[in-house]
Amino acid sequence: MQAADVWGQRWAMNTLPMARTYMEVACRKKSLVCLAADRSTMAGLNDLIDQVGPYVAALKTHVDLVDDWTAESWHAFCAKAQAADLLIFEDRKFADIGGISRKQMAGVYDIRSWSDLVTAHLISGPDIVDGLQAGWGDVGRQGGVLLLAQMSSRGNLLDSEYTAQVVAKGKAHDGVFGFIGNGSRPQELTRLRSAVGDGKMIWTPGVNLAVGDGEMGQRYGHPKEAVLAGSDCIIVGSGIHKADDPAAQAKAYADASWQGLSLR
Ligand code: S5P
Repeated sequence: MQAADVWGQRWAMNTLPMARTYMEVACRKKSLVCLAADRSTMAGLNDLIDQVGPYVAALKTHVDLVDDWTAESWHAFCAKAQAADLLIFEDRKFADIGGISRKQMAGVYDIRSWSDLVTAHLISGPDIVDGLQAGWGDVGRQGGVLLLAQMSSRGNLLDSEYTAQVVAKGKAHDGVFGFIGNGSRPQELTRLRSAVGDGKMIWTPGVNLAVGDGEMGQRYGHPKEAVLAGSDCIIVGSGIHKADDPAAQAKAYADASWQGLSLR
């Protein structure tokens, strides 16, 4: 089946090339899973991609939590992810003023050179999106920003009024790929989807087949419920990378997410 048929209005209304690339990858792999690759060694990260690459549609990184990071090993890791047909998404949660965010796209990690997507808070105002876009532009690349509209963690300060403002400002900006929503609360997610409409992606962490509370205030909802409530991509970390059999678990998350999409 063609991506346009599978995704319906989301495909028709979402004209950003990168969003369409994601939707096509998801169809090829029958998976709406973004792997949160939160392992601390390069060997652990490389193993993970080798095992779960076929079952996930995107890769989310925290480049600054790797103990033995080097530029060379990171480039090789990114090449491996690209060969596995994965968008690379650095979850940097930028939050500074536009000009500094642009500079933070460079620096030691040089995020602008290998990321397709990054996360940002809109707390400092909409110029952060222009700053991040200028960062990619500085190296002749294109990317998309995912704005944090909600969070999955207990007691977070992103209340419904804040969410509404992030959505209103983000919807109007071409540099915004979409929004991070809370995958642990389907009702909140349904409200977020109706505010966002079909023109932008919603990606959701806080998802686990074992629903309930996680470590240090994390909360989890079921992957299928999140997709039914309007998530376009479930972000799964420990549910996969801490599993005894990461490949089997990644496939289970992929199947649950794909089933959710087919019922929508
Ligand atoms: O609200 C949020 C936003 C994000 S991006 N809550 C989150 O948990 N995340 C990220 O998703 C977090 O940084 C981590 O990488 C991942 C969730 O991992 P898990 O192990 O709880 O599935």
